[in-house]
Amino acid sequence: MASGTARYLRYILFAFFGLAVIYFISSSSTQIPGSGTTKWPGTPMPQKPGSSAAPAAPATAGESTVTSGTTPNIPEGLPPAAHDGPRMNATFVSLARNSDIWEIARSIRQIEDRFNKKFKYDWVFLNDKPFDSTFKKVTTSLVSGTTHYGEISKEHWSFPEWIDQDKARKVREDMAQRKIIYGDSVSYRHMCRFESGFFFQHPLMKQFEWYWRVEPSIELFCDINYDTFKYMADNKKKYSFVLSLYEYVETIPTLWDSTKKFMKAHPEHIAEGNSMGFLSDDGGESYNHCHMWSNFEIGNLDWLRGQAYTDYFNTLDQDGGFFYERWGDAPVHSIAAGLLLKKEEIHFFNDIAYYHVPFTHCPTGEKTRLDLKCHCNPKDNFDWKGYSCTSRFFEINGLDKPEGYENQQD
Ligand SMILES: Nc1nc2c(ncn2[C@@H]2O[C@H](COP(=O)(O)OP(=O)(O)OP(=O)(O)O)[C@@H](O)[C@H]2O)c(=O)[nH]1
Ligand SMILES: *[C@@H]1O[C@H](CO)[C@@H](O)[C@H](O)[C@H]1NC(C)=O
Ligand SMILES: [Mg+2]
Repeated sequence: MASGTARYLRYILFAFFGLAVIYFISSSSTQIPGSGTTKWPGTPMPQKPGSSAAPAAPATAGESTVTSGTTPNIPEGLPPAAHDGPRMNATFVSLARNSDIWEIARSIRQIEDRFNKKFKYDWVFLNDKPFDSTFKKVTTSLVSGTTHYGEISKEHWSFPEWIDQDKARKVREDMAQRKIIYGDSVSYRHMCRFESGFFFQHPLMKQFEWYWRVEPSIELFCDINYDTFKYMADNKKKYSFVLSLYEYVETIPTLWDSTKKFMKAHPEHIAEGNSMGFLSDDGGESYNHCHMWSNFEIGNLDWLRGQAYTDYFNTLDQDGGFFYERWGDAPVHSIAAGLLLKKEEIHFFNDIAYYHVPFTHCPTGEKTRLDLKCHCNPKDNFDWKGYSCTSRFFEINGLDKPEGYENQQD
């Protein structure tokens, strides 16, 4: 009988242990963010009317801020990681070829993981040719918002009639000889002209007020826990950057001449309190070649569609330097932002860590990097090195450089 009692006891013990395990598993699984049991402010993102996106899923981001509270990850004074109200009138935009699919896929995945899964903004893809089904399938699967695919009109991707084709061809041959990067390329020139003057005019872009430009093969190294578009709007910013540098002078020898011509013809467009000090060391006589790198941009589309920018672009386009030289959209956007905007309207995103070959912006300041779960090597940060113009931006705006910048100067 004694052995029977022991067996009975052992059975009860096993049963108890088993139940405890089941209880433990089920109770911990309810802690997984996004399972529907965690409290999250404004969980379902409201969809815009007419949007065909998948039904709004609960925001799954901001894990640490939801459960543990040990990693305060929302920087003070910034908009929250997801907000109750409607989203901003904003979109991502990428110009790409079908052959760029795997490179743009990498970029999208990083933007989604670090930012957009929390906000589900739309994404516009533009191409001078029709997108193929693989491009559409893959990008639609990666983007959490609605995707839009647009073809660029001939008018926005061709030589204007006033361009002398022979002269343009000789320039390309000469630049090829001199081994100027993309100097012999026709398509690169159409691309630069399109990004300078037309992407914001595309019918798919007209419905939006804000854009974030994304190129293939970029990297993001830190979490972005607030709505950057809302930040821009709340702080009256119109244009922004993460990296700045000097342009190859061979590609823009007469860009400043055309700019001076524009300034003379349209003094009404030149903003008081602009950023001339960022662009010129002699009060506007000559260009120092500083520009903000436009492969990353968060900006205001209504500003680009406005009269001032339109007049500036048209002056440049008439002078033909997109084809007779190799003017890039980066110096064009930067000069426009520098002259047509008040200097407070340009924003430097120290907290958006970014790479586009060959330069990295890794936030200065260890606390920022740890709070934002960054995985960039601070040694790679380009900001305070000799070829960057970011120091100059800080100086003309009277901003204090972030702590630790001295250790990153070479
Ligand atoms: N549809 C289309 N997109 C293009 C073409 N050329 C460039 N692009 C896109 O325009 C943007 C800039 O082109 P990139 O080749 O990245 O130029 P870059 O950044 O100066 O040079 P990289 O160092 O090669 O990145 C990217 O988003 C490209 O996908 C083209 O001929 N057609
Ligand atoms: C978004 O912005 C565009 C451009 O300014 C505007 O035409 C459109 O009406 C706006 N949409 C909403 C929903 O506010
Ligand atoms: Mg690129």
